[in-house]
Amino acid sequence: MTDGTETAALLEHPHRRFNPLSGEWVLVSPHRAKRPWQGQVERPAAEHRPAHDPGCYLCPGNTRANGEHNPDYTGTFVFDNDFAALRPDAPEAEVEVGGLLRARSESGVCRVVCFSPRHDLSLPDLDPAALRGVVDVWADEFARLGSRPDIGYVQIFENKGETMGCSNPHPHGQIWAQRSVPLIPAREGERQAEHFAAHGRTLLQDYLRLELEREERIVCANDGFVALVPFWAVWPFETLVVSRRPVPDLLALEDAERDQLADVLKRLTTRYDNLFGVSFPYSAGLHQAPTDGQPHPEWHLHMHFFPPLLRSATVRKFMVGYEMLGEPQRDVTPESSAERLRSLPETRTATGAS
Ligand code: H2U
Ligand code: ZN
Repeated sequence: MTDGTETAALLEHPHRRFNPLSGEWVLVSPHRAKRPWQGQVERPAAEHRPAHDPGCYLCPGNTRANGEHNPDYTGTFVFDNDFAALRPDAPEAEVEVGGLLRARSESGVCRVVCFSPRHDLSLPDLDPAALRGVVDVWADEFARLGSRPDIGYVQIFENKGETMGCSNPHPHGQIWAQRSVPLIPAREGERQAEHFAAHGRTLLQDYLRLELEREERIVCANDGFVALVPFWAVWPFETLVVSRRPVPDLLALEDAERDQLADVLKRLTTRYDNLFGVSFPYSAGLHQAPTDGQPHPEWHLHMHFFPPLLRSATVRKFMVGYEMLGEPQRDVTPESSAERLRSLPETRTATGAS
């Protein structure tokens, strides 16, 4: 099996697709998209929020859960997470019993990034200058945390929407910076290193070329970045935002490329909000090279979006059963998801749950 009509036939029936970044497989069952649903329905998030909420821990001028006071910030605002999962002062210790009981202390820093003083906005609602400000604050935090000798990896991410366990609707993301490279970027790093050693080009550079030739899974693009539904997507409307230039991190971007990243993020997340007419929940995050002081020419900057919604604002995908015990599985094909996202407007249409 190589290409052409044989591929098209294969992809209409149950098949497995390979994720070269993670080394994992996903089962795709295209015929199963129409199965009936009598399970849980999600409650769409309340759409009408005030510009400032006196009860919000993240709004300007308010008091946080631990009594700290937020300044009257006007752009982005970053602070140390008051309930941090990682601390810089974790005592050094290691356990190793019979090769099977293994543990090691882990130190790090957790930050919270408010994207805007406006309680009622989210990434797609920010104007291009404000979104560029978010990209800049990500880059600044990455530079500052990554330069610390005790920080080997910086994970920037956003959990959006109640269905993703997000605790507060105020537009914000998080940064967890730690000594070790955590599991998922470590695995992606190994795969990218193998590819770079074999070909002298980054894995995502070669992958992006294939996607741009085929145009089956592209959602939107500009001169600096491409948003696409990856061939191996697991979540129904999962996307990958990839820099056209093979750069290891945000700090290697040129000024215009930071604007282009902000532009693609705005256009992609606006399409998401237009898909079901509600503020679209997701977990999203940047993957960048480790900050271990080594050069990482194999690492290619990208951002994953993992949204849980399946076919409406109220029906989500669960990773359960076969997926917990076998491997991830999806019903609608990545190609049809890409086509749907591509067909949506890049300006916000009327809201309301569908
Ligand atoms: P979510 O992105 O999952 O909503 O988490 C928000 C973070 O904000 C969460 O990690 C922190 C929580 O610990 N937080 C504070 O640091 N101070 C507060 O006053 C409220 C929330
Ligand atoms: Zn707020």
